[in-house]
Amino acid sequence: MPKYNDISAFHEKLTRSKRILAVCGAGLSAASGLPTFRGAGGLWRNHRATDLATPTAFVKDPGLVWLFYAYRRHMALNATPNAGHFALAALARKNGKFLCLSQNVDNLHPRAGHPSEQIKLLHGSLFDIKCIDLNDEDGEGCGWIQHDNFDDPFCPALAAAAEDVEPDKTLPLLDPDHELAKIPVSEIPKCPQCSNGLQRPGVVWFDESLDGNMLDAIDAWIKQDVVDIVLVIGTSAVVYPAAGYAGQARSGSTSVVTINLEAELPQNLAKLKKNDFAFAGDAAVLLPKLLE
Ligand code: BJW
Repeated sequence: MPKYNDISAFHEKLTRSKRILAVCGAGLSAASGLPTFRGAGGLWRNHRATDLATPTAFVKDPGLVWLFYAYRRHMALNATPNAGHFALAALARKNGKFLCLSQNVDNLHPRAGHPSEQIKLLHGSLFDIKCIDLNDEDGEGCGWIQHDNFDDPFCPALAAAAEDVEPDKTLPLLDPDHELAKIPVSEIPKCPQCSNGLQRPGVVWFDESLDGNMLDAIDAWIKQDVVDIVLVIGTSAVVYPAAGYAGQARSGSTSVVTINLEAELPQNLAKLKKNDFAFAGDAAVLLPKLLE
């Protein structure tokens, strides 16, 4: 039996494989300088990033949540795709039976040239804007959506988020001890279609449903035939439905291949099944070697 982190054995499996699925998370973009959600970097000022990623947080303080997203948009616009994004995009161009499911909203996959028909952006995009009605119990809006909005700052009131961010993180925006000016709701642009709602980032927050057509298409792709390899890249795999796809796609001969800083910790190795691989390290370094 090959060792779980034997690159040659993985290459042999890859050569024999037809259908490949990847499930990506924030760790893939870490080498591009974008923080992950959990662990180091998962804090934005004194807020947990995941606490801001909810409809409840937006309804409570749209200005605060928008500042967080305006900052993320600014960081993502100024980041560049890394060798991991490029390796995945190259695999997609080489193999039409490769499908990538990404939880990342930073637009770095498309910017690396990943063919759009071979990627599903599970959690939307920082650069989509949609309507939210603060008076609707479920926070639903009128359905208005705008794609590819790269305005930076998004609106004048959010200019602080688009100031250049110094590596020493001394700017007031990032200094948790510096009180932020409260941005009133009146400063957040209104929905141009219904005029009742506010504009919000087109990402999927906790308790919100992912796009139903996209989920159906993913299920159909998985069911179509045996999936030979599932690459699980830079994700803590705790958020559903993304966390369930490796299990859903697994059959007797499938290799689930984890590429993550923590992949070779004993508790993670204990979960490996026959045929699985685990490679600990930076996805931007490992993916080009694994997929070459
Ligand atoms: C590196 C690295 C390097 C670092 N190289 N690696 C079934 C069971 C239980 C609960 C549920 C369930 N189904 C649904 C739920 C509820 C909920 C959920 O999953 N909760 C769990 C937390 C328990 N899911 C939902 O609400 C979803 N909606 C839904 O399913 O609707 C229907 C429904 C609702 C309610 C009940 C039942 C059904 C929506 C989920 C939306 C998640 N949204 C966010 C924010 C998006 C917008 C934004 O970006 O701000 O998505 S939360 C946040 O977590 C973000 C991420 O995409 C997501 C996953 O995080 P990710 O990418 O894994 O990052 P990290 O930081 O967690 O991990 C990074 C990893 O990389 C670490 O492991 C590092 O080691 C590693 N790493 N550097 C390689 N250089």
